[in-house]
Amino acid sequence: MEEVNQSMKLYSHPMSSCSRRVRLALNLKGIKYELINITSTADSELLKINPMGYVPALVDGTIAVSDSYAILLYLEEKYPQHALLPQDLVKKSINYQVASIVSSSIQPLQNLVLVNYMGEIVGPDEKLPWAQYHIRKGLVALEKLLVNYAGKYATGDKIYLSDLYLAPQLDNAINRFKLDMTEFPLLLKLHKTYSDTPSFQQILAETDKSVSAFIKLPED
Ligand SMILES: N[C@@H](CCC(=O)N[C@@H](CS)C(=O)NCC(=O)O)C(=O)O
Repeated sequence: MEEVNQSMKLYSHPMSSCSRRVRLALNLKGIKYELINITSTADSELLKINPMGYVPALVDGTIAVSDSYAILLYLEEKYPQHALLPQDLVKKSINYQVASIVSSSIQPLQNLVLVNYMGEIVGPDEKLPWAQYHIRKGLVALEKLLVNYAGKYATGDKIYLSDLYLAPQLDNAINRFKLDMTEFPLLLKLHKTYSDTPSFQQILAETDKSVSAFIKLPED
């Protein structure tokens, strides 16, 4: 059943993988919301909700929640339709692990603010190798972790939390950071599945040239 919530607002950015996780969950759960695209982490409206100035941040009526993980847990409890976690404890723990690897060991190390800072202190040509190094390290672990669990999606034939984290991260790896994916056949297969999944397609296809141009690629 489609949930219509006129008072739900998501502060987001089209290229933000953290925002995309939440947008994918809202789509899956059939929750309507107002999308507010933020162009600066100094946006005063965003800072009132999230003093970090990062997206995503969610306002649901009188409740404000920031950070994709907190938002996803909140949504899961309040809107249980299309559960984001499987019942099976082992598969559930794999979902937690994937979410944790992406959100704490990959994304923060390739976040715009850090990559640009590395460019300033070490040199602009170091931005891309830095991001690729950390993304690759995480993907090596994820490819091994999922080999015994993947079906059509990361932990079986249904979309769960791990897919919400993986789909935007793989898109970043492939389309933004141009990582060579030859050593990740399983993750490449999942990326293809996500690109073919209607509820994922539009969100993954959005691009913002001003953001993708922030790194100097070798062929530039
Ligand atoms: N742990 C936070 C991380 C939030 C975060 O890093 N957001 C990024 C976009 S994915 C951001 O706002 N970056 C702005 C910048 O780097 O300047 C979450 O999962 O929401």
